[in-house]
Amino acid sequence: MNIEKLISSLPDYADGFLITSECNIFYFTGFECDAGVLLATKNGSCFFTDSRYTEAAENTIKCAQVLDNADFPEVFTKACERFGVRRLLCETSRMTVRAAKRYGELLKDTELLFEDDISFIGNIRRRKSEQEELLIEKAQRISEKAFTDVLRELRPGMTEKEIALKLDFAMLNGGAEALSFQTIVVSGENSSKPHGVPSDRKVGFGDMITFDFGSVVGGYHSDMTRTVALGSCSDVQKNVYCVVLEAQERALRAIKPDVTCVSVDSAARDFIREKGYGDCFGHGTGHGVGVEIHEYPNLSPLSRETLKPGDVVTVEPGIYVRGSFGVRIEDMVIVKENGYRNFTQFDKNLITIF
Ligand SMILES: [Mn+2]
Repeated sequence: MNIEKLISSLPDYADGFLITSECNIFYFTGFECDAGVLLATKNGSCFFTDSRYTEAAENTIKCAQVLDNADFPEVFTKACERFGVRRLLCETSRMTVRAAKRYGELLKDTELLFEDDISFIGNIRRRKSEQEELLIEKAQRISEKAFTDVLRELRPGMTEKEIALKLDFAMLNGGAEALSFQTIVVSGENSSKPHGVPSDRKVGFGDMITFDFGSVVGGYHSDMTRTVALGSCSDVQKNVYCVVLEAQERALRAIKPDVTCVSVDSAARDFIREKGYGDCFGHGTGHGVGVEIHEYPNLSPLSRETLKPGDVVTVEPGIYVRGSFGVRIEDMVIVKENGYRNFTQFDKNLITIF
């Protein structure tokens, strides 16, 4: 059980965790809920939620007692007493200042520890099990099938919004329970913004179009990006595409256990710089993916981590020529003992749509 991994990582100076984020509650209990908190200790655990969710929570959560929030704070104080919690380590990344103040006022005999960095919670989630791998694989298959269908329908004169909507429909209709994030479809000069928003711009011949999208299956996300050409493209666009593709493949080749995340990033970044586009690649080369679309580890120049088997990461360098166009290519892989396995099977050669 994932909650056992959490409890066994409890530092000596604390008696329990207060988990407040939806993604960690899901990861540690298996229950998806945006209105609950998890108290996890060596002596027992409780999940507090309101009456809208108690029945479903009781059916799903086996690792913690489900308690109704209606009796808050007494019920929470009693649980802390029962489990001998005097120092409670709080997950701060998703707790509002107001909630932190309230807990402080309510819990007289329990000291709340707010630490900036309890990154070990994020690190617990890094090593994906076979079952998690399977869910991510399923999500990726749905995304690729949807993308294939949408490319077949793509015509000049369609707006970015229309294309994005078609892709969203195809993913949800194909079995995605949700979208990983708001789908990005950006074309022409709008594609020079790495995270541009689909607009009413109509796509036309000569445009490069970047698609960044993903499906969620069983709570697990997928993430992929492809840039395609509509009609024809210039030599400059073609060259930029080739540079991004080579950078992406260099980063992929660098992936194996025990290499630093920085070295994977620089495999892509150094090549892009060599080709004269260093100023056109501002973001990191990749990020972890799982119950959140962005999680540990990061493949960036600032990363301090080393890749380990079970890490799921994206590899997505890009070149963005301000006011003109952009290209990004993104695959998602899982690190294996002997290298990695690529979830993404979709073609990476430049596709030109006529
Ligand atoms: Mn990504």
